[in-house]
Amino acid sequence: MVDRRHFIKTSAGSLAALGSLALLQRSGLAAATEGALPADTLSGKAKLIKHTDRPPNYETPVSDFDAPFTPNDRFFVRYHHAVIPDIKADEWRLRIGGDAVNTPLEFSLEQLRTDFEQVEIAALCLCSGNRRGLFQPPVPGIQWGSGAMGNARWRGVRLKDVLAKAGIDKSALEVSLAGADSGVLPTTPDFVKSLPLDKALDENTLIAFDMNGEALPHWNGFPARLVVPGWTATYWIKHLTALNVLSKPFDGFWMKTAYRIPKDRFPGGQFGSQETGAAMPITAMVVNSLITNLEDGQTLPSTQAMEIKGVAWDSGNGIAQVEVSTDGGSHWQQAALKQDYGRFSWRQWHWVFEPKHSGTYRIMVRATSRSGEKQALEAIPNPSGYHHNAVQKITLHLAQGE
Ligand SMILES: Nc1nc2c(c(=O)[nH]1)N[C@H]1C(S)=C(S)[C@@H](COP(=O)(O)O)O[C@H]1N2
Ligand SMILES: [Mo]
Repeated sequence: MVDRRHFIKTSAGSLAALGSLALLQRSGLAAATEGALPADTLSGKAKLIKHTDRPPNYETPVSDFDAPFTPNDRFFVRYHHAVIPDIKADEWRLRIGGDAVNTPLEFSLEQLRTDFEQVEIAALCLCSGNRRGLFQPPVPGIQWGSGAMGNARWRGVRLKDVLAKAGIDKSALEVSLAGADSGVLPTTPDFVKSLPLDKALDENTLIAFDMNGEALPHWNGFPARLVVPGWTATYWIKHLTALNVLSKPFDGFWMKTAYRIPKDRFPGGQFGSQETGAAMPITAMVVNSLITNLEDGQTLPSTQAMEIKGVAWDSGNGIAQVEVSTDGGSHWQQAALKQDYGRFSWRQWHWVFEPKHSGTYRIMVRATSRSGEKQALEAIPNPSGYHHNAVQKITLHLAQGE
């Protein structure tokens, strides 16, 4: 196995070396993420839009969403912690434990790949804070545009099959999930999440090793990550190392304090054991859509017919319709939906715009799910800026011409 090293390109080699030495001492793991100065590219990735490089937070340019599946080297990267170990596949183990498991077990990658049924699912991975930067008034946190998401084919094993080998006690309530990355300071709470038992046992919840037919890229969770179709990506733990079946609500920082939304303000996913008076964890995605081939404020040289296209998605009911308006929302026309890759995949759509005259057009798009959930004109305010799904509005200038 090649000893791959992953690093953020930096001009300050010696600084980076010093930094990573400290990280190595703390983590006891091979080559951690290096780099102390801003960098534009991550090793193995095409050019993405950088928000922070330590920890690495990079989004995908919207123009890269033109394909049904987002290429691995263009897939966004989101981390809470800067110490990201470079895991060797043959040394990696997944530990199953917790007070509500019958037999604690440990699996190698080889065992997971050979002893369980391998399944593949197309699913959208969407950061809870995607489009946070669009909230008015602004909300603190990474100011994501529309590119903190990606659609991929995920291949691996069902979490429920792996848990069944260990045996689940009747008292089981939640399954906690931990990844191998950690904070630079020992006091930083590790990124550990939990799922309610029914979601953990859902047949679509996977431990995935492959993404779009290849091993997971380092930055997207090599060698194994959780895939929770329909729920926002905060639960899609990368570099998964430990699963604990618990009889009590998991009370880590990333469940009790972070990633919470006001109760009853959004549709979808319950999480009873983590709900308090007014708040609950973010769970299911909300219905949403995006234009991928035009930019706000763009000028086109003529009034020729043009295709407007993009993607639409929801929490897994599937998309029923996508409508486009070119007059600021007075009239709406049905876009055509392209191939259906399954209810957890985004759905590509397109519509032909035949402008009657030059001038300024207000283009809008809105999706409706098969459960009847429809995008509204405004996003629902919430303190952490999650679930931004306002109808997208862009201005297009069409010049006189051929
Ligand atoms: N180990 C680990 N897994 C993680 C995170 C993390 O910080 N560490 N972030 C989560 C969040 S909030 C998101 S949006 C997705 C991003 O997945 P990606 O980096 O593969 O695009 O990973 C999730 N899994
Ligand atoms: Mo996220």
